[in-house]
Amino acid sequence: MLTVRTAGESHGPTLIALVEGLPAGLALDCAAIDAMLARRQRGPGRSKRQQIEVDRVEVLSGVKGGRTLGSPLALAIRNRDASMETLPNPPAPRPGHADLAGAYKYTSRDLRAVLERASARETAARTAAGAVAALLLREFNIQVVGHVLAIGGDRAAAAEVTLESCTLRDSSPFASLDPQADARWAQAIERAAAAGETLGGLFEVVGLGVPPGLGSFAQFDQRLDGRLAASLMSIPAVKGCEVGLGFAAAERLGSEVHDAIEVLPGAPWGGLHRPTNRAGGLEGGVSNGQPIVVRAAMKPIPTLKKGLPSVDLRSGSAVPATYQRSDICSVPAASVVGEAVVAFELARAFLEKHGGDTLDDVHQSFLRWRKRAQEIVGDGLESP
Ligand code: EPS
Repeated sequence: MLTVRTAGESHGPTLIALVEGLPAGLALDCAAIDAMLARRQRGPGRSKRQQIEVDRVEVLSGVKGGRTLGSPLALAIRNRDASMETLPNPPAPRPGHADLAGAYKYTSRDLRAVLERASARETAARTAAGAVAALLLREFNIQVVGHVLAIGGDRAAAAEVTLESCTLRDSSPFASLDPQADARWAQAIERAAAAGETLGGLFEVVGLGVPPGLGSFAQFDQRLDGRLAASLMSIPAVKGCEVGLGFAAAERLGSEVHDAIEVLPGAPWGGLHRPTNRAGGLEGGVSNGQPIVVRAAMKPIPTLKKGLPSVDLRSGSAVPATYQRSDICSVPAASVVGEAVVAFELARAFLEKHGGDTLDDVHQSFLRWRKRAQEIVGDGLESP
């Protein structure tokens, strides 16, 4: 099974991602991993930390001659700001952060010890792991595209996500598909900065070319929609997510929600066509051959310059929450992390169905299944 564990503190020496379960023979394109790490650092409204750090992957194990060995892959990202041992211990927990909940959990007032691991800096390691998963998916013409849909309640114009969208997205400072929204959002960030505020937003992740049959309805925790939702909800500051029509489906009639099935000779996966994709590519917890479409809502970062009402844990007096530095908005960064975690979960589901020790085994398994899938309409599958 494909798994990832991460380790490392926000201002410790190194962030680590330990990826297990990759087939041997995958070319590990470190430039592609670094490009995704760089995208995660971008975006107006990010804190000065991103000017200090230049996130680059170091491969510590699992690769020989540029290709995976099938053994555990250890990825490292060094922190330039590795000042954890000398940074002060904030006296007053930040509402909305893990500070107070973590203090209760460890029955300690050492909020520094809590926030160092709770920080969203951890997502750099998960982004590196997701970039590796994206390399595996690319072998099978599967592409995962994350983009920003809204900031501070102001939505971008609706846009269809295709492979070509990445060029437009990568030219946008906000990782969006709407240059006009970018201009408005830049002003919103300036206003928020002047007011000592922070801004949240929405992002979408689309999986293109995902074959049908990934995930399972056979057991609740194998459902791919649930697994994708768990991945998205594990991103710091994400408070909600939806698949396809999502919450809007609850307000429509059944005939306005489900996607008709039509025969269209030449259509992928056996000549069946779905004229709409309201299901977001998932039916019964299994991919159905349509693009996977998931969205997540990110709350505003809880570290505010103006300091939310809090309490000094030692004296018990009311004080503003401790402020050192923070992002005003990191929705563009979260969209990259979303892309990474979705890529990882799709790669995991792909290898569950088509796995093998070597990349060649995986290709063989996929080709065998694809040949059978082409026979889904007609009497092909019934023949001996
Ligand atoms: C982050 C690095 C952090 C924060 C941010 C994410 O840098 P520092 O704490 O040194 O200023 O900018 O962390 C949070 C948003 C958070 O809530 O902890 C990064 O590299 O993504």
